[in-house]
Amino acid sequence: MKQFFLIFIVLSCTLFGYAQKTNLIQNIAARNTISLNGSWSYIVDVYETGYYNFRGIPIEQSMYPDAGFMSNIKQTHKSERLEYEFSKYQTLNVPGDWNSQVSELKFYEGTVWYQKDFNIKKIASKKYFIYFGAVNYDAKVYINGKSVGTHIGGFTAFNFDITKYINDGGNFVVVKVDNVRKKEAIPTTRTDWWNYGGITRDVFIAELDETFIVDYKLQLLKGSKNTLSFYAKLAGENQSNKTVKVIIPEIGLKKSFLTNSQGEINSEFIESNLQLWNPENPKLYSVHIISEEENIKDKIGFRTIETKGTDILLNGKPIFLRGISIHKENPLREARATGQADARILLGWAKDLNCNYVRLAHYPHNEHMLKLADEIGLLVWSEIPVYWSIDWENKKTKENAHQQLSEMISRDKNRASTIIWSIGNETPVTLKRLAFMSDLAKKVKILDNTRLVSAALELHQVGKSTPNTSILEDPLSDYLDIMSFNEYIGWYGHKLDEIATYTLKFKQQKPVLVSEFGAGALYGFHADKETRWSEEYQAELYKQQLKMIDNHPQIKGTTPWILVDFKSPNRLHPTYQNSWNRKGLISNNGQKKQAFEVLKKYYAKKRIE
Ligand code: GCB
Repeated sequence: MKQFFLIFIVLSCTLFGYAQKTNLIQNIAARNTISLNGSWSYIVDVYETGYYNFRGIPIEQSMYPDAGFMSNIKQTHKSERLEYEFSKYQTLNVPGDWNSQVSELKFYEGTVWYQKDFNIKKIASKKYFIYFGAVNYDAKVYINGKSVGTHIGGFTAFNFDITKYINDGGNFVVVKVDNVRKKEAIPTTRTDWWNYGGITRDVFIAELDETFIVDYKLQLLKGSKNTLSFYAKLAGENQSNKTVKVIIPEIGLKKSFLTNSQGEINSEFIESNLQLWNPENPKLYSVHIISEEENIKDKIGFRTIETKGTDILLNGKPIFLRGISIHKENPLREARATGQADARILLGWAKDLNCNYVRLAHYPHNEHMLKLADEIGLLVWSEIPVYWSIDWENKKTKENAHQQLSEMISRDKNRASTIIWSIGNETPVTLKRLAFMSDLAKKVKILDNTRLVSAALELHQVGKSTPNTSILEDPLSDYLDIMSFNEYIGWYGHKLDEIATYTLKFKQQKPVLVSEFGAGALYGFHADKETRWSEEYQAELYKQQLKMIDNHPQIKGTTPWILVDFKSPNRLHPTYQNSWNRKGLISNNGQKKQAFEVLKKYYAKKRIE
């Protein structure tokens, strides 16, 4: 019996993909990798025929496990019955969503199978990992027909150890991607963005040594301008008592450390020659993290970020965050934004607007965005998609929120640009949600106490006796460093001429950010400023909103909604919207609306204040 039980566990681990969990490999681009970007064969599988048999049992667990699409069987004799064949279908480009690449898939939410062949010159002493920048939403990954792991969450990176599954020579990978919206998912069924499905970010195979540096973090110690804190973790058989060095040639820094019995280094040391990173002068240093086997190159900036009373201090000085909210979408292609070129378009527009800060909404963006923000000098708010109404009491949902939070922080913890981790957007003030989200805020502090934690909250009307007054009194604020709120005064309620004199009250003495305000406008539609959807209405709303912000000194920055028009199935007006949320300062064709200039001028003034 005991023996049977053991066999069962081993079998279920291999069959159902509970492969050993490996930490996220830090700085994948700097490793020895081959890219699996490019064309992948795909099968649209509306009924999940390739995964479940006719009894609804996963084929992997059935009598004929080879019948599943993950097996990628090829016909070897004409008598063989085969009801799919990857090589006979069209291909999809990776990274990329399926909705924008195939017109029939524009609205598709369901399962798509991806397949790609690849070659490896397998070296016995090496380890091999498959790394996905992101897959939306549920990804089951198979190498040569064997399950290597499952990942849930559409915007974070993950990797699996595939050493024992790959051959020297030809191999294939199959990924079952399912983007069906679910109540228990993060985000849940309702969002205000397009549910782009697919392998939306870069894919790599990494070849690493038996013992390798899986993770590292080099940042200034919280509150210090000259003490660096260094963390590193080795993975593999011989992790302890190994030398890991940190070298920054430009300032002659050379430090050597020994790993402890867990293969980790946790150390602090003084370095007085650092030029601090800031948006005006985004100084990055070439850093080498060197083990006995590897030399990983990174570009890292150093800065401090903290709050004092109602101020946000960057490198010890108060700063006003001149921001804009951004979705990870390229409107010109009507697609999920992917590589470096897309990042340059989006962040280039933000720079043009005189921003020093961006809110990357409403989910972690790809690594290209963060590296570019570091390079060109934009501070960043990064967020997990705990959006609107989550299944607050579901244990699995909560675990997944924690997982997505850890994955976001793990990947970007060396980016000087990232200053705020946001744990969600516009969630309702209830006790269940407080329990769920306060735990996330506490988790941020455990994972990374060198940055600030916030969330986009809601305002509440004070009462009938005090018109045009709202208060921010969310108990979640007690757990946050910065209180942020979204408000649409003048768009979802109230008149344009009520905005400038509107009063906002804040319960805590902490810095406040207006994480959203905005109005819809169709580029090229001109009318008087009272006419909805006109550029004039939007421009006027911005003027009034900026006056209101100036009347509230506790507000230390803003990220109006939003840089560019973006696709949303909620926005159905045939004349003005056509599935576009029109609150962009830039149209879906890249043209600037009048409000762009209003905000740009305001930020130019703020810059020299
Ligand atoms: C919000 C949401 C954002 C929406 C926006 C809108 O409050 O945070 O995701 O797109 O309002 O346009 O209504």
